[in-house]
Amino acid sequence: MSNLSIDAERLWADLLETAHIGGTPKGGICRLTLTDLDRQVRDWFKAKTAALGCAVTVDDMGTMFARRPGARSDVPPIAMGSHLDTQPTGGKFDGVLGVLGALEALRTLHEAGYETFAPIEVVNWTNEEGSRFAPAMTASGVFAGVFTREWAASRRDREGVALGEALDIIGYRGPQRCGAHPLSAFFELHIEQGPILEAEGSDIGVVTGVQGMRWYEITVTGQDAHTGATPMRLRKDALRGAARIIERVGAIAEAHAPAAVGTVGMIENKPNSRNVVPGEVFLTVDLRHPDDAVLEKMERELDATLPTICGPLGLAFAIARIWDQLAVRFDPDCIGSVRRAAALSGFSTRDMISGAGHDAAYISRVAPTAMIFVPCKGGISHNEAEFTSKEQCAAGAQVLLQAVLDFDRGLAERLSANPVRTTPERS
Ligand code: HGY
Ligand code: MN
Ligand code: MN
Repeated sequence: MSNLSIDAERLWADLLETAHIGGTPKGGICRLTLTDLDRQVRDWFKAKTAALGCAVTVDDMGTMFARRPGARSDVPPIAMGSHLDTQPTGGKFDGVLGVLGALEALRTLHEAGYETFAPIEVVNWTNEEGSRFAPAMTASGVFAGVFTREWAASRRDREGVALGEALDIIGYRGPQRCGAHPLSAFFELHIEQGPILEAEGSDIGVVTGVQGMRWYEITVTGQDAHTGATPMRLRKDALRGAARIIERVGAIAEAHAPAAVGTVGMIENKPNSRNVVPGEVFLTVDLRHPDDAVLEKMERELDATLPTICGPLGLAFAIARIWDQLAVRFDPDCIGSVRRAAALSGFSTRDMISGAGHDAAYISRVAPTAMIFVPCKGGISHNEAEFTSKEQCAAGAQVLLQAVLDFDRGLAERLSANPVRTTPERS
């Protein structure tokens, strides 16, 4: 088992091949969830896994499961995977490495004719990014019982298209009820998307959890007016108010440094005409912190600041929290498998919490879960310049393969000692 090695060249070839689906002139990928480009990469994934003899199923949130049988078909599968949707100016590796690394691990088992105890699955989760349809991790959130299928399917993009409609348009609303799919464990390989591993020269991040994160939508309302004829004292300039809110979001995060982060990522200014005082601004806020209590405090500070900014400028405001992902700690058994896999493969490691959100965060609510990080150049991600080397991608996929095998062996020992079919105790 320990001599099973993934094929680095084949993995790299897959990464480059799929990068053409939605590839951008700057070398990134724009493959928003449930667009025709997403359909193309999904079709590619289905064909590749079916060619390995996998049974490919799709649930009613569009998530794809490619299953390779194990010795015990009655035991829930050990799954590995991530997402194939990207940001509008996404890179080649965010999410994609987790799905294609898992594909490479499964292909390695297939070629070796290695029979695992439990079935093994590769998973492509729908709408991890939350860029087109907010919030992020929608499908894994439904899978974990956090969102209802109806609420998730009703989420609309800025053109008014509902997530459920988009699923039907690309033909990926599957028959399986999302969540009715027990798992023995879930492992997600991902690029770090931050600077730590590279700065410290560590090969592998043993991810022990994910920080908490909350998303808000704010609408600031003033009054359209003539920029030439309207005296400053009579204006209700929504963009001026939004500018102060944007600055305040940064200041709230800096007040809880170094762990807190706060961002206004999206702004829509109306009517956005150079000689009209803006009457309405829509903006999004993303607050994150490893400690939920601090995140709650940051939210209270944001709420308190809005009237003090908008009042003096004669503006009205509305704020809605649309996402609240609690901080997550992963499963010790799965973390142990990742640690042993990295050691077996000769890679240096460091434990870390993920700053970015991942499907694994929600799946950890319904199955033992852990993540594996590999470095990315300059810690840059959600950027077309995102880069992780062939060797680093291969290291991650190798650790993923060995971690799944390690967990599979442990599962076999546990269930063989207790032949009654149970899914492993949540530790
Ligand atoms: O928002 C996130 O952290 C993830 O990239 N969806
Ligand atoms: Mn991702
Ligand atoms: Mn992302």
